[in-house]
Amino acid sequence: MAEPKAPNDVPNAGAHGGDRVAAALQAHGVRFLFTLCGGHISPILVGAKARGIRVVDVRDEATAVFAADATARLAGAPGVAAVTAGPGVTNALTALENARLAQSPVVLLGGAAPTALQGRGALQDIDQGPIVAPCVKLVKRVRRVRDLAPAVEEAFAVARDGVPGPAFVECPVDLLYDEASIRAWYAEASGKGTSIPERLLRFYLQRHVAKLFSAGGEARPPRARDVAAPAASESSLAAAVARLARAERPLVVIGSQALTLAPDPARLAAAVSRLGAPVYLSGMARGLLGRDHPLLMRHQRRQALREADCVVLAGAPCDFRLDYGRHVRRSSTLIAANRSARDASLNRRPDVAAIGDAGDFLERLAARSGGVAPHRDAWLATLCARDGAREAEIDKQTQVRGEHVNPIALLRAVDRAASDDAVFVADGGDFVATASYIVRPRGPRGWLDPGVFGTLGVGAGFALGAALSRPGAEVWILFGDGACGWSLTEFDTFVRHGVPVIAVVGNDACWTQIAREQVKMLHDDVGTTLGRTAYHEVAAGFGAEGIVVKTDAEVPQALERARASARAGKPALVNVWLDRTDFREGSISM
Ligand SMILES: Cc1ncc(C[n+]2csc(CCOP(=O)(O)OP(=O)(O)O)c2C)c(N)n1
Repeated sequence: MAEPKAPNDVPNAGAHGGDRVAAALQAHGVRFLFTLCGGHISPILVGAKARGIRVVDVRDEATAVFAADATARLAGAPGVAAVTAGPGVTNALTALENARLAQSPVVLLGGAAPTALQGRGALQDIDQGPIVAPCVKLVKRVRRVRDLAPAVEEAFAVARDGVPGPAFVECPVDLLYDEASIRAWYAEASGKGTSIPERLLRFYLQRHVAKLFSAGGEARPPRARDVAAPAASESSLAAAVARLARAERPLVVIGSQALTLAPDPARLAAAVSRLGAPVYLSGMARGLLGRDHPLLMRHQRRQALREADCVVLAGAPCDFRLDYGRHVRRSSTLIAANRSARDASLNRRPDVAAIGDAGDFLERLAARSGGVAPHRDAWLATLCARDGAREAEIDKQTQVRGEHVNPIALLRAVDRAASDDAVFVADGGDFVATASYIVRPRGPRGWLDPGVFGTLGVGAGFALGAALSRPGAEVWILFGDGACGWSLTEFDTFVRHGVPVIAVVGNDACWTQIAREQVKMLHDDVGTTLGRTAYHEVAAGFGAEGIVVKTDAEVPQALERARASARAGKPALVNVWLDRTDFREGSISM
């Protein structure tokens, strides 16, 4: 990948607003700009390319934002997407809201109609601010060329600040081209008529353009603002240290927030090890402790939470994933560390609320705590034994033979096959929920899932962002067959951009997670059935390696073929015909 260019090497530096936006991105160390083109944003794309930022064009604006989101989660710094005015912006909304709920810092640059034509029936002109506002922390509507770079700076700072999340910068097209072109364009639009209204219009537009470009040359070079991570108070830390020291059955649950902006995940992992308490990892935190850490528990979390006498929730709110807090015993001490005061107290008031960065809190807690306490050995042994027993049960389930492929055996095979640097992207229902118990993330930031919004369709965008952020690493997408439908077109993107992801589609010809409960409770599968569709042929049509697997025996070879293809730079899709499993029987998410 080309290194970002020094400003002096940039042709037309500062000549148009698009370059000012690009210069601001460059000042923030941005390496990738995800986009789907449109006339409203062309100068941004051209400016970014001229400055050595890799412009990655995709086939749906949501993918662009998902990819930016993934780069943010993997790099711990805002990811950036640019979309065109109107439908470009509205297409991005689901991904934007997904990033907001996942607390992922994303900067979205949106095109807009020319300032003088807004509200007058211009192409793709809608009032974007109120539509985007609920999904972002900041809407910045730029009205002068000189404000473009400061708006981008503010967006980056706001995206990182406090509870991270997306920020939106609206860049009207007449701010993005060079002054001479815009003056000529407005002059032509105002005509040559001599009537009083025509002369007035000309006068008005000349003044309007003068405002757009006012004091245009005086802007200082863009620079990234410092944003300090919020730190929990000393008193909350001291209270947590004291409570944890007294605990006999402590438990730590670490959620995504502890990792999103973590400056040094390895240091965080070492701190968590020093705490000496059993740990469950969820969301983006999965992989923090590697595959086989002695404190890492993977199964029977609900039971462990009910038995623990002190629970530390680090960046993990009491939402549906913790049964709204009911999983934690009333009598146990609850310590909640969270950047969001609201999330720290969601559904359940903690005994200690440590409002600040959850990862930073864990590091400070470990530094102040006494470390491994022998009186907890029995507690740890109980949880380990239970974990081991569940693993043995899962092993047994891999032996079940049916007509096609056993999903549990397939996921075990994926776990065995994937490299040590693999990043897993999860996009689907039952198949990927099952995978989350079987496939072991290799290290910190080695697992990407949509988060609390539960959005199907994240797969291709997340994988694109992951593959570009971690060149050389294996990137696996675990797809439900329903979910893969959103992403298939992006195999074109993978092929064009040389992004060799490995997709495994769990093809059970059904939207199973929905069908499971719908059929049981309403006795009708309407809307939930799919076919054994040839997704591998679709991928092959885009130039990827397409592989179909219909029996257990074919699995190992197919996975190796997919890996070899990826190593040779060609993306692969393995379409696996699954048998049914009752692994997730009874689980329902609401
Ligand atoms: C954008 C979006 N639309 C619909 C849903 C509802 N939904 C949740 S799980 C699921 C089924 C997923 O099916 P599939 O991807 O085939 O995985 P499976 O459950 O069959 O393993 C659906 C439709 C959703 N979460 N997101």
